[in-house]
Amino acid sequence: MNRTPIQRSIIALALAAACSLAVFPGDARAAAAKLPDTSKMNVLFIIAEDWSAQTPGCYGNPICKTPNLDRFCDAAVRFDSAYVQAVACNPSRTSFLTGLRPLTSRVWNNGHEMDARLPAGTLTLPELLKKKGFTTAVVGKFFHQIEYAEKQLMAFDRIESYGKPPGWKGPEPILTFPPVTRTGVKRDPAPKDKKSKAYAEWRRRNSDRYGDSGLEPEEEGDYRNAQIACALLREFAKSGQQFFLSVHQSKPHTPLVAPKKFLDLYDSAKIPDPPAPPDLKTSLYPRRLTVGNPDIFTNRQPSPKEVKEAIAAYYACVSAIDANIGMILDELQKQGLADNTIVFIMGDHGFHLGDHGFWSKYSMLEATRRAPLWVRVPGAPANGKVCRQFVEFVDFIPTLGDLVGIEVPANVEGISFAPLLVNPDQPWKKAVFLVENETNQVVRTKKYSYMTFGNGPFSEALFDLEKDPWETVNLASDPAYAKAKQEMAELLKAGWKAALPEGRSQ
Ligand SMILES: [Ca+2]
Repeated sequence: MNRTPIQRSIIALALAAACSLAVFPGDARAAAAKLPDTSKMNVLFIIAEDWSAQTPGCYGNPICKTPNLDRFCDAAVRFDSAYVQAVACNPSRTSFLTGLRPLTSRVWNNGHEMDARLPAGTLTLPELLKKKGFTTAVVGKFFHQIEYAEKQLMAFDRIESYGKPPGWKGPEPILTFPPVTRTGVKRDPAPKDKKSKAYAEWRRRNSDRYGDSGLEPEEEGDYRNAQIACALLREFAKSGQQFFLSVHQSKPHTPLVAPKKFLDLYDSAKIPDPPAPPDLKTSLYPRRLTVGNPDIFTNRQPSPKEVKEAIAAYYACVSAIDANIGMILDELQKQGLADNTIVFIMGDHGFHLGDHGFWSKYSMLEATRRAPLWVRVPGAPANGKVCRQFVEFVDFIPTLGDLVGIEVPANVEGISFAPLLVNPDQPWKKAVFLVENETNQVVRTKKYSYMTFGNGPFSEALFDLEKDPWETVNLASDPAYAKAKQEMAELLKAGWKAALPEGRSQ
């Protein structure tokens, strides 16, 4: 049958309307929204150490001051439910830089040497970007230790403010700085040999250190890293090459010291007591209460006054990195790169700020496993919105596969969250997963967290997060929760593939 052009248009419109309604029942406009062409965009990572998602102002903290990040929120997607896959730096970074979960990467603690343990043929993010043709640059720490990643670091064209792997032949430092002059604070550097008695003594001596770093803001290593990043951005803007740049911020990792200017932003007396007071009878990690914590207060529990002072010092560290991040984002704008650069800002995992009597990371609880994450893809429809769906850091490589076309390894254990950058409210992963080691594992859904332990005072823990978000009442032996526990145990056993969004596979 022959149709007139008008008839054909009417049929086409009706078909388009039917399709969009079928795919996006509530919002036909969302069907039209999509990401722009991102294939030629640059990629900027800013990774801060040990960063509690409780702290940025735009994550709801009424005290901690993060004006630059709050402003960035207006132009990026803030992921409210972003989770790491391991409890400390080395395994978490290894996971998100390979797309493999810790039991597959075989790296689940800080002592595991990454390049000796990764499955044969594994390529890390910088290697995948290099292969794709990116110019690659790193400022400060990236992998946990240089010795763990000598082969992988060779993928960087520029290595600044960080050790060089043997045989690396790149340019000289782009900037040099005068030595620092510390005022009023005695310098007490750590002995090099971490196994020595002197190191153990130094650690004890410095266990409870927080407060004034004795440095001017411009003398801080993190500030200098930001300055180096700005210099590299100026260079990249001139050359026009597609770049990957990763910038490290060592704070708010311990020691919780910052320039006085940032400490002066806080009155420690006004800091509220942390939630979830310590309780030796129910504690999942009682040694932390009887002996000490891994990174600060390593020999004893702090007094209530010290708790408030340490939290204020941590906030000062967060404000310091906020200022540095603002400097980098301003330079990106100034150099005309902001509209062509994908920005990821994140913590490498979370941090306990006195809840449960815990400090540091190294737990399977929310304070460790949840980390701050912002992603800005220029022109993404979801920019300025909050995504409350679950994403995992193991998703970074597949996401960059979607965005800039890097080759995504077949054994990757996450999925691209690029669709959430279009519509952040669509149904997504049912659960997130993290492991502490081969026996200690956790699965978290919107309602529950369920953990197994191979050692310690409990073999299982179940928390009802809707009633008990700070995970204080272990319901594992409560008959009223027997069915919920069984379902969570089954989900943990079934693993990450069982929690993928409907219709999605790896
Ligand atoms: Ca870390």
